[in-house]
Amino acid sequence: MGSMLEVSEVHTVEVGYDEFCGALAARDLKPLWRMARQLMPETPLPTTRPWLWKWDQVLPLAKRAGEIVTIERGGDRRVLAFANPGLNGLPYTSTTLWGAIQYLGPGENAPAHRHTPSAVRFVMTGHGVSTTVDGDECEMEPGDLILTPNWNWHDHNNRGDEPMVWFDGLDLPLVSSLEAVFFENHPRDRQAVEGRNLSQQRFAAVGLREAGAESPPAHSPLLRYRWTETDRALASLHRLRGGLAVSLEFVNPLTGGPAVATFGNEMHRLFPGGRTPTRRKTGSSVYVVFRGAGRTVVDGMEMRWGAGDVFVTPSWSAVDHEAFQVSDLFAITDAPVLRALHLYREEETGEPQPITGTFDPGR
Ligand code: 1HN
Repeated sequence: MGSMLEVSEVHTVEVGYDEFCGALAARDLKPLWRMARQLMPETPLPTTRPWLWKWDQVLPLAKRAGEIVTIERGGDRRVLAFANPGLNGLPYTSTTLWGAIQYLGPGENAPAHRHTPSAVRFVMTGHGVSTTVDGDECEMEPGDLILTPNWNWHDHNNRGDEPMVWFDGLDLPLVSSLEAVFFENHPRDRQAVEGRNLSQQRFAAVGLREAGAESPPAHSPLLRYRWTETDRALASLHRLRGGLAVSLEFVNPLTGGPAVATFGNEMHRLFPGGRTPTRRKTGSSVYVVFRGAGRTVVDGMEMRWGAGDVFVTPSWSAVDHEAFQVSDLFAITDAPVLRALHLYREEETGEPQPITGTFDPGR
């Protein structure tokens, strides 16, 4: 501290200060004393902004993309990224999370490839689609969560007669900032299928595992988390706990740890009856409204949501939720990374936060 003070005293008295700063820049050096506060704020200063994307505005554009943009090698995926306006034009939803809507029409195939960022698919609408993950053909139904872990081959195939829309969640911004992105195309558009819903058959019952199996792999060996099971677990937990909200975390059934190492996957069921306690936590979250209607207040800004809407809450923002009818929200969060690095913090702020404005989706 003493030396920093000395230096800042110098810069107020010394005549050659501007010239000195020029000399530093010319040698690619930067003085900490001019930026200490931004680098080390007392509490996080996220560039991620609270934001909301409305289903009725996004879906028509996804449909139009379906008419205008074909998918094949080169195009590969028909994906619209939820791009946070705070992130300087980057196609990321928060500094660590990628959220997007993907549209796959009848008869279409999104060709097989693999990459080091991990992905999940949360199915919003449609039937008749499957994602093959390293030979395991995972059927997709609304509310299902499908994992395509780090470096697993995956292709998406619509054999039905209607389009499917799902939410893509990836750790791409994080893996990209760690400069660890690798990508490879599969030699074939569709990989060979070993069987259908294999991981589900292997983990057909809670707490039971095939004897003699290998020690736990890095990612969850369960690749499809069926909505019927999630729904049942939410209902059971609410019968037990009551209250305004129950929350589930998708876990690796072998370890109890997060289903994906680099981001958390959660399902929240909110009940009408008032606002939940206001909380802050480190790390960002992206929410996908599966069903229902309600509002979430983020740092005083009210975001009114309905089925299909997507919104993001930045790190350390004050957040509370209120359901107008029973609502189910899927969410991804970077909390597991923060926990693993001993950076996770959470607090309840006490009083309900005042509402200072309402997010205008008409902009
Ligand atoms: C990707 O491979 C998929 O496989 C979806 O469906 C979204 C976003 C960025 C990079 C790769 C997919 C993606 C992606």
